Amino acid sequence: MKKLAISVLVLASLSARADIKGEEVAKLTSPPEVPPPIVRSFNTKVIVKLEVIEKKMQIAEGVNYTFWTFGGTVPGSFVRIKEGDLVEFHLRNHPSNKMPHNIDLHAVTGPGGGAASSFTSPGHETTFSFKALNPGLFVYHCATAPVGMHIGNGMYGLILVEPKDGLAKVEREYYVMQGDFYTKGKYGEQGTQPFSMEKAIDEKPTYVLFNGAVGSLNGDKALSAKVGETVRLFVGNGGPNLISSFHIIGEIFDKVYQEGGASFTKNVQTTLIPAGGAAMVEFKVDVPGTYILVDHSIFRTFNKGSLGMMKVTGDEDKIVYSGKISDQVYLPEGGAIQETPAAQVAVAKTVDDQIRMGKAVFTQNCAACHQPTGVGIPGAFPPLAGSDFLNADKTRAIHIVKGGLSGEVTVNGNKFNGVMPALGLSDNDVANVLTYVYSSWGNSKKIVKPSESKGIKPEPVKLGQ
Ligand code: HEC
Ligand SMILES: [Cu+2]
Repeated sequence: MKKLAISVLVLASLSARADIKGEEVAKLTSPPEVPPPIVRSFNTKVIVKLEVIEKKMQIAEGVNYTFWTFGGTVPGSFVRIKEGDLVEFHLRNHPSNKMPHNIDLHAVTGPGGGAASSFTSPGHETTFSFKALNPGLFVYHCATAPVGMHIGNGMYGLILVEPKDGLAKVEREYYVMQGDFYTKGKYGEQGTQPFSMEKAIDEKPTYVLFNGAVGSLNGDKALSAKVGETVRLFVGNGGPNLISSFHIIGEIFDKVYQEGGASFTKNVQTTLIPAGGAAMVEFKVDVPGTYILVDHSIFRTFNKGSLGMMKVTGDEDKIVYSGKISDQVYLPEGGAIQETPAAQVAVAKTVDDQIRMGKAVFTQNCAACHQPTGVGIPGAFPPLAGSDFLNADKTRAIHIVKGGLSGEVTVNGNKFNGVMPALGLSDNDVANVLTYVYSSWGNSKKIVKPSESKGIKPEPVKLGQ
């Protein structure tokens, strides 16, 4: 009787393996890169070797944080396998680490998603295996107590289990993962910042980030694509606490595989990504420009860091998007218009008028990035308040506001490498907003006249090129 039971077991395990041919070591990638699509038509044994590394990295300009990572990055290395593959998972905990760690992969069917079998002390390596039964995009994370702290320190990543027939071909694939971070000091407070358990428990993050740092997808590090290409983003949310309202300013997702599952919804503006969840979003880019990745819980974007960029190059299509066609004075009939001719309303007579009108232009056009008090956001938007760069050269400032700015710029000793778009302002608005900015926050009180703006072509200023 006993003998029969054993041989049934052996048979079962043999038949489970009969469909597995050979073996390979998984190619892992760091964000925002994704391993190439799987081309083999059969299932194999995939050996995944993932190393936990505890290390200090920059979370924002001038701010360091000791992250706990899977593979040395936040989020951790991207793993790509195929439905039906047998995964032999090796978790290594670097000897210089201080904590034990493990891994719970949401792609695993089995208790703890692998957590209990992968508990690993510093200087050890553990192994377990699982069969990828369900296709989809799955989060993995550390599940060692205190779990929230391990996740809050950056211990999460994505594993893609491609369906049997693979995913549709696209031109670009990227890996973006949101996470919330809790530091003792305030947003942007300089130096090395320790983890705050209190803020984490209260769910009051100091930072909400894509790929583990303010500006991780800005400037040179922005994602890129060309007009006409289809882009697929693998978007995860590590949490530990917040739900993401993921949106790209200026794009509509043609398809969203909600919650990383197998079916999709078409024509989506914003998709919810739960903590410990993921989504695949796909879109064709039709017109060039800089598209902004945000958590549409928008204070997080402009005040806590969840702002990424995708730069799309290629030919304009004025039918799909015209750009600003005109800007004319709008005065509804009746009311004040009879007594006040349009010219007087639109054009400032005095410097005080310029400052008053410029403030309105600033609030509508500049404050979102440079902040209402002109202090900017470390690592993303330079300050205008007390900016040595601004105060040094009025003509250059007019150029920037008319045509935008890119390339590396140093403001008060801090480097920025982002893109300021052209805003399409009229010469009056350019003159007024700069006069306002120069008159505020300890700046050099220069006055800019509309005629000075008129003489300057609206072409982007490119630094350091
Ligand atoms: C979408 C965000 C955004 C908006 C809106 C924006 N800027 Fe900028 N601005 C930037 C970025 C990013 C840089 C740095 C670009 C770089 O790194 O090359 C910058 C740089 C500048 C600079 C030069 C650096 C400095 O700090 O002195 C000035 C001046 C400036 N902006 C003024 C303005 C004014 C005035 C407005 C509104 C009319 C405005 N910006 C609107 C993002 C923005
Ligand atoms: Cu851990």
